[in-house]
Amino acid sequence: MLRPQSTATRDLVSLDGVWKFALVRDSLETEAPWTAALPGSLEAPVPASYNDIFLDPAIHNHVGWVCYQRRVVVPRGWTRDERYFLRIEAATHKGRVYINDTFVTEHVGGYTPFDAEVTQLVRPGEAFRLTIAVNNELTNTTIPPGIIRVEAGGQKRQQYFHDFYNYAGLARSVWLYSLPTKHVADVTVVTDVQGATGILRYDVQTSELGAGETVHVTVRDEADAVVGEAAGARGAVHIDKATLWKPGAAYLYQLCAEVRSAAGAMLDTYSVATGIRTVEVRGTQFLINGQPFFFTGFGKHEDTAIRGKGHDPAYMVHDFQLMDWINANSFRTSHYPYAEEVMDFADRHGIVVIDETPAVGLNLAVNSGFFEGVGKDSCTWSPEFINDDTRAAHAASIRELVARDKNHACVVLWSIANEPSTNEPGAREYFAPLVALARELDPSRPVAYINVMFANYDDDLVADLFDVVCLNRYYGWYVHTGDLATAEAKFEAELRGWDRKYGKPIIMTEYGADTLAGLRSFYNAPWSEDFQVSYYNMCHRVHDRVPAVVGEQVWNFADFQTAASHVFRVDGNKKGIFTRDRKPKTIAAVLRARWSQKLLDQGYAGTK
Ligand code: GCB
Repeated sequence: MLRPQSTATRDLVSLDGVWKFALVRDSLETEAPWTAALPGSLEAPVPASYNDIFLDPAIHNHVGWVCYQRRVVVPRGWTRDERYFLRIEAATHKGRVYINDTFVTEHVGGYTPFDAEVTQLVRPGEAFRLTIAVNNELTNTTIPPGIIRVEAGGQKRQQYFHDFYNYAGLARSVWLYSLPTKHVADVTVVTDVQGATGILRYDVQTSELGAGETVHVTVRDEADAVVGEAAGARGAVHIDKATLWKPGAAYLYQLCAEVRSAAGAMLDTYSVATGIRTVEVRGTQFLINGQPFFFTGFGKHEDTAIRGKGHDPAYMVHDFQLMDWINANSFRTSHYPYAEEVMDFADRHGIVVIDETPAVGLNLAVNSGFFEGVGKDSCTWSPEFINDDTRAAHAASIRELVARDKNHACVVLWSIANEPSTNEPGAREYFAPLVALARELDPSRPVAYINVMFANYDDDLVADLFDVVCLNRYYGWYVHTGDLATAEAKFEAELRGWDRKYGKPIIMTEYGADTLAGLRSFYNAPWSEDFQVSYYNMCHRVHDRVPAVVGEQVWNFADFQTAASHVFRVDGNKKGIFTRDRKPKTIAAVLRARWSQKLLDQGYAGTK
């Protein structure tokens, strides 16, 4: 799915700003709030989650629909032989779009974009009323899943199985854009390297073309010089002495796809930033451009005060500055696809990304204790909980993630789920078709799932289906709490077990300890900054003794908000290396020194 772009043939109008806002207290259908100006005087920023904007607990805790509304004027210069669309980059978790009194489209899935075609409903130079209804409900057939309880007073209460706050609303940008009738509909670029030659294999999908109308592809380097051209909707461009996209040394070519008329006139043009690089798993190595790669960095979240999951370019740039400072070369988009600006930034700055679907919390074993009996006696993979409908939603989330992010050089690994219950019967039947789907959609990248500590190498039922072993482990924190000597021995024994059984690269995708910034302890008490340092030193001794470990992404980049029902969290999860407002804890300097060496070992220039 191509992100809207302003080009010689396409216009793009940002609809970000402050919109009218209202809760839907009863039923969206009966209230039909899109048919008139929204009631009340509330206004909400777009992009932002709405939950922490207002002081009213009824909004903060609302379960159900809300509406955003604004007036939009279609640029008067737009012509009638174009098509017009709205692009909603994220409506968490379900969105419905209305133009004046007319329903246009619905989309399910809170972290991937969708379009609403409005060509027949609006006119150049005229205004229309745009209403976007957004629903935050999670059920056993959504990704991520949840359970809604209705209390005695009729009040809905949302429970969910993941450890981050269920922020909702329009957390990313909304656009109005125009598209020529004859247009580039999709572009897929897969790169390869042969000797000094970079190869861009491309596939351009178009709207239906007439006789003599053709597709033409031009590749430009960073100096804007044309370095390759090709005719036809499918083909390959070879670039001699190509500059590769490398971790820490990004280089992007622009592949420009054009639709041309029979007379050679440009009917549409669209550019895709393309980094030439290869990714391969060989034995216990993870290779980028044929070189062994060691991941340093983070599991992150899109989470900041007030905005919730709202995309904010200031935080984005600052977070990348912090990653640069600490010598992180990678992160995982735990636990959902991030804003496309983040992926573009990672492409431009050579940061490697493990790209994850929103499939988190498919595990009753982890969560049954927290939720008043939910799941105590049930199986995760069952008609009552994660069933065929959930899997269909999960498949859709994989399709949408790959469709959106397939051309990003930064993405080197797909993660199709975080901590599913992979030692329960039914896990293999559930996952085998999803892995096959991911491979079919993108044969060029390895596929992983992120393993939870309850599913060990001797009872996990799915690890052989995947290319890499990604482990979340909390030895010394959730188990053997504070006892780092026992933790060290058990952790090492487990890693060696995975290595023995699977012989695949192991990436530590989570390990960490909650740490209250400023809390110090002579006795290495859990929650202190001192303990966090000792804990990480312990883990790193183990990583360094197990050669199959090819990556360490600590949990988490920054402290982040969680559900109030999680009574073991005080104002959120505190496993951040940075606080929620991005101040370093003591551990930050320790990681920085360690990862400096890791990067030097991989031939990075100029580590901090
Ligand atoms: C995990 C989850 C992550 C949690 C983390 C924790 O294993 O993947 O979402 O936040 O543990 O801190 O408990």
